[in-house]
Amino acid sequence: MNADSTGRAATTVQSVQVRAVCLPLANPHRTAGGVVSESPLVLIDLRTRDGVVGRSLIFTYTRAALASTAELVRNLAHLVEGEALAPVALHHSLARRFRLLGTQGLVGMALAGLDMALWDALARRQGGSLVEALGGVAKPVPVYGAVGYDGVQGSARVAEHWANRGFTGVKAKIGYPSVKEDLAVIRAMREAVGDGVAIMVDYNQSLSPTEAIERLRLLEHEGLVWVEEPTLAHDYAGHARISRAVQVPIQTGENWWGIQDMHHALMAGASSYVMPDAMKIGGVTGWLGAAALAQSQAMPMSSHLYSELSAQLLCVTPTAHWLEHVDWWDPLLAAPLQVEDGHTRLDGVVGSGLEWNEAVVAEYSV
Ligand code: SMN
Ligand code: MG
Repeated sequence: MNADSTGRAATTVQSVQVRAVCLPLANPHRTAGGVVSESPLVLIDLRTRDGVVGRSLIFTYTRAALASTAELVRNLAHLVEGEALAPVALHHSLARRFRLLGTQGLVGMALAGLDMALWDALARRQGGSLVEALGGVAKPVPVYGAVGYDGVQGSARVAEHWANRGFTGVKAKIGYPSVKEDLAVIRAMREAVGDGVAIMVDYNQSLSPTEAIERLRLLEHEGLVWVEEPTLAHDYAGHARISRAVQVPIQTGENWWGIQDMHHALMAGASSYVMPDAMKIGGVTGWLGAAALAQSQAMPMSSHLYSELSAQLLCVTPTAHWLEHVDWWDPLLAAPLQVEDGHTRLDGVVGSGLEWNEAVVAEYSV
């Protein structure tokens, strides 16, 4: 048996438990691309032979994908059971195994869920946080709050709520029928939060590149920190055309499947900033590759969803920018992410910070 540097024997994966839950959202989150009214989540509990449990969750966006994603993780479990607790090695061997089918979509989500659970187990086995296991140091990262597609008054009210909680940034969903309404929402939020709070906006892929250029020329002097996904996520050339035509920074990344997508987007000059989603980019291992790609171009890198995990991943991201704070899954967690003075706080976090509130899991399990 192998031994690590502490002389402790390496361990193997014993079992993978998979559960599906569908958590209602207290306030449905509207976007120009559809409403998120509930959180369908696959929960993974991966047990090592020496009794450590690593956890992760996968957000499937729609309930229609919940059962099949859970089933997929169950079907993949035998590929990690009996293997050494070595997330990077497993990430690459599993990717090779799925070369013909591809690792986008549900397969990518299932593989990322396993990767995140493996890293959680590895960190817990070392007795510390994921940041420590990755060789980093915990540090505060600025956090922004989410504002839905809630109209002029609604957006201003929610933005003010975040600012009152000490958040130094807010991000609103826009893409209203007219640019006049987009502008009215931005100005109402500015009025509500003042000049000291960063404002970002997210079009959720709702415009054509030509429409985006027309609209953004009217928004580019509003002091926005970024404009997110103005056009289709995988239209890298379209995003590049928009980026070149306007003065406001373009943000993309939440829909990149793995670092190959990110590489193609960067090669195209699609955006000034990047914000991979910890799951879609390929879990912790995928994120580390993305962080290196962003570093190579000195590109500010933010996170998407997965607040608890991302708060730690941003500590080992050389160009760390903003953490997207999403509290939808807090009821499921025994210890949701702590935010203090608008920044993440990682005191006392073990592993990737996920422990289930089992009563809530039981209540919403499907
Ligand atoms: C978003 C869209 C859909 C689900 C969650 C989040 C969004 C974001 O684009 O950037 O937060
Ligand atoms: Mg977005």
